[in-house]
Amino acid sequence: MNKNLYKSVPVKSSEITPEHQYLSRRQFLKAFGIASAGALIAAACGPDKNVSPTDTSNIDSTGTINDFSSNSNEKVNTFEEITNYNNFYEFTMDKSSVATLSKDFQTSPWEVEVYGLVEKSKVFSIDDFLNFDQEDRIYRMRCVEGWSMVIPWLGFPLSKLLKEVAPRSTATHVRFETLADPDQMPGVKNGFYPWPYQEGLRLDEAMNDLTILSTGLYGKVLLPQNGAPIRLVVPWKYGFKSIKSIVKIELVDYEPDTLWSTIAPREYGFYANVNPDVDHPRWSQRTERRIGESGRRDTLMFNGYAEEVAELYTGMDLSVNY
Ligand SMILES: Nc1nc2c(c(=O)[nH]1)N[C@H]1C(S)=C(S)[C@@H](COP(=O)(O)O)O[C@H]1N2
Ligand SMILES: [Mo]
Repeated sequence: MNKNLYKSVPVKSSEITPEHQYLSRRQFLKAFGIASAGALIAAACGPDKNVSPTDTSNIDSTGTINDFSSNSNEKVNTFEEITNYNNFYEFTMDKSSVATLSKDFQTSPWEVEVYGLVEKSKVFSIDDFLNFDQEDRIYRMRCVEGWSMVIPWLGFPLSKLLKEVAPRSTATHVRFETLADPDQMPGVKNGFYPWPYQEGLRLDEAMNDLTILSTGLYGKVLLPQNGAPIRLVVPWKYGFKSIKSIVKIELVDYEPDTLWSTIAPREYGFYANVNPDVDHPRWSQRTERRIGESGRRDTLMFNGYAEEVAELYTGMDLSVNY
């Protein structure tokens, strides 16, 4: 594999969203009704070799490390853009109506069952999720449809949750499921798609440090349209892999079915790694429209995260295994 082709886009802290747009950590905790900030000390970890945990030039206004942020010529999208242009088919296929249709969605109480090929299956509550150190992760998000954003997530590595349940040695994949409640979700009531929305990752993809469960963005509690109260974010894959409002996480020993591969296997493969060289059967993936910009940008191999993830696919024919 040609390393240069897959080179990671460098980290620059200068373009990180202005301070006033973030809630303080205390405000974030308050929004969740949690008194102690102890749970939210940010962790200084991540595979970006250029950033040492003690390098303060990479620390933003909230005092946390922003690894994986965007290139210097990329701006973080506004809160307005991120919360009003959404794909969440359980509510509607109309991107600009998701916010309105999901505004009363009940995200508390909420439970996520983690089970299957694990030593210690467990039902996690929102409080359990907030007990993991919350990190700021500024990631690009590339939708398979050809648009993209840069989003300042708050969350924690999925690997930390998986370590708690101790996957058995026989587990090879992780399967995720979204809530499917016809009473709250008009798109589920209409029945057109094979609900629940399901997604999956190989276990090593799930354990990669870039893969997070997100609890918020812009330092605020996640809104329903973005997958509250907990959603997956896998930044090197097309957006549909980043499943929202998760209620089940199952460790399995097979490649799980996903909603999109069930509907159109030729169009939406299991891996769905962002790859400008592999066209979607109905359009090119070479470029993308960054929301808020005119014109188009080149799409980057693995969405710009090749340095962190290309080795997961050594020996795989990336033109076939899309
Ligand atoms: N449960 C569920 N998860 C989902 C979707 C969905 O329709 N239902 N859409 C996916 C797609 S296609 C994209 S591009 C992203 C969009 O995330 P955002 O609206 O937070 O930007 O969510 C993904 N996760
Ligand atoms: Mo998407």
